[in-house]
Amino acid sequence: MKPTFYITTPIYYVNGAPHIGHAYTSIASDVLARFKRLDGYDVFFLTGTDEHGQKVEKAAAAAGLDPQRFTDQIAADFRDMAEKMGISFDDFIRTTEDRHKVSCAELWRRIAAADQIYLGHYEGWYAVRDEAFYDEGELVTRPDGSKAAPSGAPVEWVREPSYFFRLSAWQDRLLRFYDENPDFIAPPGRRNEVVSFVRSGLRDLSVSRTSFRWGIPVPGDPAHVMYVWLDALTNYVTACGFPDPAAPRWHFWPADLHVIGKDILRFHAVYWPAFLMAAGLPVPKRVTSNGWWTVEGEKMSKSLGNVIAPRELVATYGLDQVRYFLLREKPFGGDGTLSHQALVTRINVELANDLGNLAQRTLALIARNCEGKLPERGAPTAEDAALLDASAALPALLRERLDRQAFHEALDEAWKVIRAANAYIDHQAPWALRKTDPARMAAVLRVLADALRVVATVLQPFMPGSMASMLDQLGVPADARMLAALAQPLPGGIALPAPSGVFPRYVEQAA
Ligand code: ME8
Repeated sequence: MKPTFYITTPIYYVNGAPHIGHAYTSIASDVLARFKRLDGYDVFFLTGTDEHGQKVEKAAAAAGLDPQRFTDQIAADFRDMAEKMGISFDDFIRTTEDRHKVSCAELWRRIAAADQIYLGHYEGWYAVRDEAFYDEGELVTRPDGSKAAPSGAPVEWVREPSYFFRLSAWQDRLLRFYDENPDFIAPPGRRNEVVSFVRSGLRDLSVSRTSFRWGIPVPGDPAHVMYVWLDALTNYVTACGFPDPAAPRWHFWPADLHVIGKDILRFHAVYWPAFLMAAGLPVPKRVTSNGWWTVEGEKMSKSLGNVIAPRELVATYGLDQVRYFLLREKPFGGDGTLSHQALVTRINVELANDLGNLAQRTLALIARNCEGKLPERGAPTAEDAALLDASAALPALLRERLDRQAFHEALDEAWKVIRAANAYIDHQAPWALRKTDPARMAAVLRVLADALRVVATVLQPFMPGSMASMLDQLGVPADARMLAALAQPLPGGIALPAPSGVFPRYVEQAA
């Protein structure tokens, strides 16, 4: 039996079109899902849309559509974005689906049956943009004197009957849980934030609303709809078939990894485990949160008109180029800025020159001087062995980096080998060996082909299309592209297809 790996993206609010921030979180999750599949895991990769709540209801009203029609349209657009970004999801969940309503109602009943929900009255601040309640002490004062959420979102004073979840009762259990599971929250700096938030004291959480209708009714009290975050977080168990213990995907629960942005860590690392513990369900193994993208150094916003549409970016630079850039340019947990110049530099230097040229030179020399057939392996020299050993170490290095969601470090390891291979080809100069020592030329080209095979294999999760093309050109059969297959060398003498460039240079359009 293969080991299982369950990974999720956040489910995105359908209040507007997808932007590059959404695409980023999904691409990062996709790289991990693909890497685990390559490493022999049975992967379940979930993405989807968060469709209830006041924020979506307001966006629908502003568009002059009823919420269901509005969410149908925008959810379809998010699904299209995921497909265009190469997101290899196994399921796309929408919180307006019946399976999810059944799941939420049952989770509520279990929490209520454990006496963890009571009826009361909420009075306090609410930010619709964040769909979050805030204490007075958390608010910031804007230059115009108005109050805002720490995120900058406007807040309104809300007074309404509400059910509460006894979050305060879970403080000690949560602290013990973080203590016993030091890897639950990543990166480590964010773990400290969560722990000090919980240590500072938890208040019971309002988990229902009565002032609007666009949500899942509270079981037994349809005047209330569930708080959108209780509804949204539940998506992760719905997709496993909750509450049916015989559902084909129930064995994937608990999730191995929830990939989210730093803005929604509190919901995933505090509220979600508390809800699950209260319902008697296992809690996820890890929550990892990514940092923020700005554009040319500025925050993305509709008013600045600098919101980057992922599909347009891909049309300009290419899909694998964008995927590579986003994961290489900044550490996953940190912030970074998306700039045209940085993108072009990485595309032209790292992809077109370092990797693309290396493959093109190697494959063109094989096509020209080895009758287009993969050379046999020769007896390795010390230089050959150094490059082969460095490339053979890559799968384990990437596995370790990616288990920490250190994407840029994983790519850096691959590029160390690519740079070593470039130094090797320059030093060995196989083109000069053609006349003097053709057997050695063939052996050198084979070393390069073997190193490139490893590089292309481990980079498949990052750049699936380009690496498939590179593996085709290296003669690697479709069933020999898993990490485990690297132990088996390709037979010499197989005919290779005519080489063709994988990474074109980005050329500035004339103004
Ligand atoms: O929060 N840079 O949905 P959402 C990097 N529905 N990542 C960004 C980003 C940026 N500038 N902007 C957004 C929600 N993101 C809830 C989630 S999950 C049960 C419910 C990413 O549409 C980041 O991962 O506001 C963030 O957490 C997510 O998009 C928020 O998407």
